[in-house]
Amino acid sequence: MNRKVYRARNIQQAIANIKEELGSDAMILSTRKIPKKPLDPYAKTMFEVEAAIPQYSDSETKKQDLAAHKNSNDQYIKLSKGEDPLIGAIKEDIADIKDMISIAGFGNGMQNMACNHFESVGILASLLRTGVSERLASTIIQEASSLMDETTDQGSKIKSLKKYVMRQCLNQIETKDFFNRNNSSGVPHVAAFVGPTGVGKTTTIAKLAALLSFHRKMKVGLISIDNYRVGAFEQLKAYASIMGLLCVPAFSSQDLSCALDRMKSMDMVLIDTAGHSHFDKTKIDEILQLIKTDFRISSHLVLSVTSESIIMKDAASAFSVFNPDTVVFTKIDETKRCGKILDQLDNVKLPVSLIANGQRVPEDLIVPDKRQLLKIVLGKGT
Ligand SMILES: Nc1nc2c(ncn2[C@@H]2O[C@H](COP(=O)(O)OP(=O)(O)O)[C@@H](O)[C@H]2O)c(=O)[nH]1
Ligand SMILES: [Mg+2]
Repeated sequence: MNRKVYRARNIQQAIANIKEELGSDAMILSTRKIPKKPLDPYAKTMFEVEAAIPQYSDSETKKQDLAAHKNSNDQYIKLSKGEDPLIGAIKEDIADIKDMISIAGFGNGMQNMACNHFESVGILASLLRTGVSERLASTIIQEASSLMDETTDQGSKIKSLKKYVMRQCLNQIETKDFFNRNNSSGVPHVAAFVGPTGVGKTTTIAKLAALLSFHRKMKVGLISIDNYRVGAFEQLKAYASIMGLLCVPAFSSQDLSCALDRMKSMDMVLIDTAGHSHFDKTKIDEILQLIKTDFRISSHLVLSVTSESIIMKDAASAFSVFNPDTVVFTKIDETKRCGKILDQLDNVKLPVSLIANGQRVPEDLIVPDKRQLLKIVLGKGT
């Protein structure tokens, strides 16, 4: 196996040179960042990549070649029990290269960031893969880098950076178990769910009503002010009937005040609103007039993570007239890119009260704490 070392200003360039010279069969044996010479003001950080083309005439030669590697003194041939160290090292390099390639797919800002903070490559790539935006990922990495512990060892640097990235992500997250309240003041807590059409407001209300009445033993009433969609009230009523809960429609402020009067002995009243396009300001205003005439009503913004980030942001902006108390994210089961939740939280600056992770009523509802939400955001399950 003929080895050759390539130097370049960044890893992508080195890999491009290797491909050009050795072809795409070349194997990457190691990558290294060469720090600037501290006394040379013109010095630039360089990257060194060692590559080779395996030259096997037959499988016997291949075996011999690998065996020769095992006996040599290079950095991969530290013989230990378990996985062949050569395979382990190659796997690590492949992971690094995959990270570099995935970063190369993003804008120049990301590539510069990866070159300036070489220890951040893997972490940056994972953040981008979860769906966190380039802007937020680079802010998080920069802030975490500035807090990092002093160390020159690459392994410790990565560990330290990971710790601070987690801390920065955690700082972006606020959660609130908003619906965990009893009727201590003698009046029910009234909560309205607002958001675009089809995000899962009615389904989430049904799940929450079950959680509150069956697990938290609260008295729950439901009101639907959705008079736009055919069958909207019937949908909520059907869930309410199964759970044995009172559910009434209200299409005017008089209806609403009558309905609230009927429910004054409840602990919690959940209001289902009509979903409207966030471009339809008139219809959004109609709901606003109806529910915000009564200032006891809290509101909760519902967003589906299956929507594009920009759509979620526009919706959050249109529904901000309700001055929501919390945000609810739905349909996390339908995407692997829950990192975009972090961007939305950075935008709305609201605590997350609920997460919906499926269509099953009442099972697919999570009342997350901060760490649980961080796991969801980073795609590490619940
Ligand atoms: N996969 C998935 N589907 C959901 C979730 N929540 C709601 N849905 C589905 O989304 C569709 C619209 O839900 P609905 O509650 O009527 O939305 P609304 O218009 O906001 O009231 C229905 O088919 C629901 O079953 C969820 O968390 N995951
Ligand atoms: Mg609905």
